[in-house]
Parts: sequence; C-alpha cells; structure tokens
Amino acid sequence: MSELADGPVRLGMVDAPGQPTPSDALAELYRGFERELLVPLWTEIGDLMPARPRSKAVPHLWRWDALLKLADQAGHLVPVGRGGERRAIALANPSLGGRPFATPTLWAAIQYLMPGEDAPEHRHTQHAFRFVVEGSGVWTVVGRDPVPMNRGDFLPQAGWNWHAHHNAADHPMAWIDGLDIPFQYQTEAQFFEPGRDTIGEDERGTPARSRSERLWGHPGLRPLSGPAARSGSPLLRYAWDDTDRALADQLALAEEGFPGVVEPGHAAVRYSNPATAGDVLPTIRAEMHRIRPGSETAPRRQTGSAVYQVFDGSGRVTVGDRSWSVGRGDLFVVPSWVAFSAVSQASASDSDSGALDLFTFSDAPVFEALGLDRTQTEGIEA
Ligand code: GTQ
Ligand code: FE2
Repeated sequence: MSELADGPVRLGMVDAPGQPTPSDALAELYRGFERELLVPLWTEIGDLMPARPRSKAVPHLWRWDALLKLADQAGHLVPVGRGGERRAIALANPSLGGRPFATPTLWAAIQYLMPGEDAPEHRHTQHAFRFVVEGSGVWTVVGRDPVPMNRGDFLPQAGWNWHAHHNAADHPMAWIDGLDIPFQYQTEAQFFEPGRDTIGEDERGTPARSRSERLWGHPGLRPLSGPAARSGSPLLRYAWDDTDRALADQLALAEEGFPGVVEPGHAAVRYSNPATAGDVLPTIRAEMHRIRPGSETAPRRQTGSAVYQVFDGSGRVTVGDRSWSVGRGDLFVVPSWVAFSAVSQASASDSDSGALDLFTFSDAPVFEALGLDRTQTEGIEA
C-alpha cells in the first residue's frame, strides 16, 4: 500500500504502484537525481496530486474559558507596545507544526486589552477583522475613524489601512481577530509599517457609530460621494442589532410559510461589501448562522478551510470524525474537504434567542477567485 501523503518521500526504492523494479542501476539513477537536485514525479505523485484534498490541518476545538483565562494572565504579564504590537494569542492547529496557524490559510487569535491601554498604530498587507463575543469598551481606530466594538459586532479591516485599538473602559476586554496571515506568509508578498506611537486626541473619541457607518451603513443606500477607497468593505462595523434582526426575520418568514432560510430551522447571512455586494475582504468570507433549537444542518464539505466561533446558544458540532458539545465562545476549525454539521440543543443557561448562533469565517474568496471552489452536500456519511 502506498502512503505518500506525509512529506517528501526520500529518494530511493519506493513501494508504490507503477514503480520500477529495484536494482543496482536504479539505485545509481536515484543517486544521480539526488546529486543534481532532481525529483521525479513518479515517487511523489500521491502526495503532490491527490485524488481529493487531504488537509494537513485537523479538526480541533478550543474552549473559550481556557482562552480567556490565559489572555487575562497575559494581560497582567505582557505589555502592549511597539515591537510585539498586539496582545494577540493565536490558535495553533495541532498538526501544523506548532505554527500559529488555525488552518493553512487562516489566523484566529484572542486579543486582550487592559483598561486604558492602547495598541499602537500600524498597517500591513494582511486583511483582518475583529469579532466580539462578549463585552464592550474598546474602539478600533481605522484610518483615523474610531469604530466601537460591542458584543456581536463584526469589524472588517482590509489590508494597508492604518489601525490602532484603545480600551476606554475600566475593565479588560477580549475579542477575536481573523487574518489571512498564513495565506500571505505563503505568498511572500507581505509588507508591514509602524504608524504613530500614539493616536491623536481627536481620534480618542468614543462615538456610538463610526464615520464609515454614517456614510455606508444604510441598507440598500449607496452614497453618491464617490467609490469606496479600500480594497475591502468601506463599512467598518456591522452592528449586532442588524445581524440579529436579519436572522430573526429569516426564521419568522419561514414560520409564516415564506422562503428565506437556507434549510429548515437554519437562517444565515453573509457579511457583504455594500459597494460591491461581494465578500467583505479579498481573502476572507464571514457569515453568521442561526440554528433553531432542535434543528440541525445537513453535513457538507467544501474546499478551503473555516474557523467557527459559537456566538450564542449551545449544541453539538461534528467535523469529520470529531464531535463536540459546544457553548458560547468556543472556537473550532473545519479543514478543507472535511464534512461539517451542527445540531442546536437549547440549554437552560442560554440567553438571547435560545438558538445556536455560529459565527464563521473562511478563505472561500481565494478559492472562488482561482476556480478551486467545490462543495459537496449529497452522499456524505453523517
Ligand atoms: O489587531 O492589528 O491578531 O496586526 C494579528 C495581527 C491582530 C491587530 C492580530 C494584527 C492584529
Ligand atoms: Fe494589525
């Protein structure tokens, strides 16, 4: 049986179909290849050109309680400032060599700011977003526009925008960052620039809405003041109230007998760029799913990888051959071409809608742009 998946096969006699008969002459040929730094296709093809995706990442779950506790410890021990830039602690997929990569393309981290703290201004080519699972009191300043961060808010921030964060509250605050750091690492096309060490007094305001929302945050209304200047969404905050209402309306419509939900008991929205109706970031797609208690999603798998965070409610999620009971804040990874499904199980401690609300982000825009997107929904073993 040939199993060529794990790393390059050392040149030598390979026990796989279609291999030549071992001989002294063959050994000499392979030594010649090694000497001249050549590798033949026939020893590598199973790894290089598999019949279907075999992700190097594995499904994995991180508990929010554990993350939060360690982030708080870091808050007391690790300063935030120039150099380290951010008190951000990344999920490291257990099969990606200890690198801070949740998946081969996606970075997911918990970021923590103590009361009154500032994270210094910088910019980078990496595309980013923030998502807030609990708390409030931090403003992120993107291109000198202070943007509030409250529970359920989603804040996309396309590459090369100047940004800093400041905690105006009297308590620490945590949120998650999603970036395309692992993807851009592979592209070898990253740039990074430090900005001002402190933001201006005029940027320390704590407005309830950012200027970007005042300009772009009106459903179906596009300002005539000109095109969006950014490579991603010009809208810097998608407030929870709007997301919540969209999901509640979808479920209510279905109950009234009208179409709207993606499948019974399952409402979903994609955060989209109001200037293009496309994804919010060139490399990252983000969505919020709401699954009614007692409902479940059909198993599906697709190319590209995703990270999920339970925003609210509880349930059981299945990723390939792994399955976990999950609750608020828990994060898990769905590698490429690994089946995912979820069951919503209301528990007494759940608040809000009682449903299982799942925030998710993926690298889907990259795969779609390259014609590598593929989805399977039929014939997947549950
Ligand atoms: O907040 O600017 O998790 O630049 C990783 C890199 C957060 C940020 C991260 C970053 C940031
Ligand atoms: Fe950053």
